[in-house]
Amino acid sequence: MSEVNGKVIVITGASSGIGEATARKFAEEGAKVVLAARRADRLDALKASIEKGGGEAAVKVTDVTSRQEMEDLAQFAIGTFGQLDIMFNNAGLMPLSYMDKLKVDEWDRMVDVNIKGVLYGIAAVLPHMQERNSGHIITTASVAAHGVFPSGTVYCGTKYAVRIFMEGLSKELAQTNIKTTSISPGVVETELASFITDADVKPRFEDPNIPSLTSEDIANAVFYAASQPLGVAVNEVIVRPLHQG
Ligand code: NJP
Repeated sequence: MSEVNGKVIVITGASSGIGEATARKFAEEGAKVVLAARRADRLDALKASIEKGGGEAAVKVTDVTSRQEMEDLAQFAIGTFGQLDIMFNNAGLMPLSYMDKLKVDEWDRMVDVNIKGVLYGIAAVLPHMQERNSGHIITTASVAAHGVFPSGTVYCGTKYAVRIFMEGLSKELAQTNIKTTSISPGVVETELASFITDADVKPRFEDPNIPSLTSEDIANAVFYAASQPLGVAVNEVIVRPLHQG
């Protein structure tokens, strides 16, 4: 039987891409999944599909930029399934642009979603996990958290921040049974690049020959981290397409 069988996982950004694939994977492995994002129709359809396959899922429409909504999400998971074992802080935005385009609204959104959303996710679950001395906080960082590239200056900054939060948290929690994992994907075929508005950047992501992973590849990495025995903490995972530089 899978290590995650019967565990309760909250997934932000579950309405598409990596979050959706992770929800399907964990439901198949017997976990109870709480699906969070803003697009209710996508979440409802995913819940129906998971239930049709014999899995258990619940939906909570959530904007990760609201601390209150993130608190409500954690309480909803605990109220619905009795506990919260895994928090997957996965929601994120990547509107890449060169800094001199001054797309300051997009910088703001990235700081709000990629950084503050993750911090609110940690704050929402930490007391519950500490009380039980059990739990796992997993966050989607990026290869952009390991090296900066032109047009990715702000995005990379947000992902560096996230990776450092997770590293610091893992050190602070080292004497507990609460695990932390930072997942750093390379290019994954999802909706993420469709929100790029800088015309000097967008064409780079429209090349169908870019080596890329599927969301399922990352879901497998999340599952690997979550399915280790109690004494094993997988703190950091980098997954790239074979031919990505
Ligand atoms: O992209 P996409 P991914 N509140 O666009 C949600 C990282 N990553 O799966 O609210 C709540 O399909 C949005 O839901 P909705 C990336 O940085 C990716 O690739 O309904 N949720 C949707 O479900 C991100 O952290 C690649 O619009 C909010 C989800 O976020 C993570 O992977 C490479 C929200 C985005 O799904 C998942 O992205 C890499 C909000 N305010 C890292 N705003 C890659 N794809 O190549 C957005 O290194 N969402």
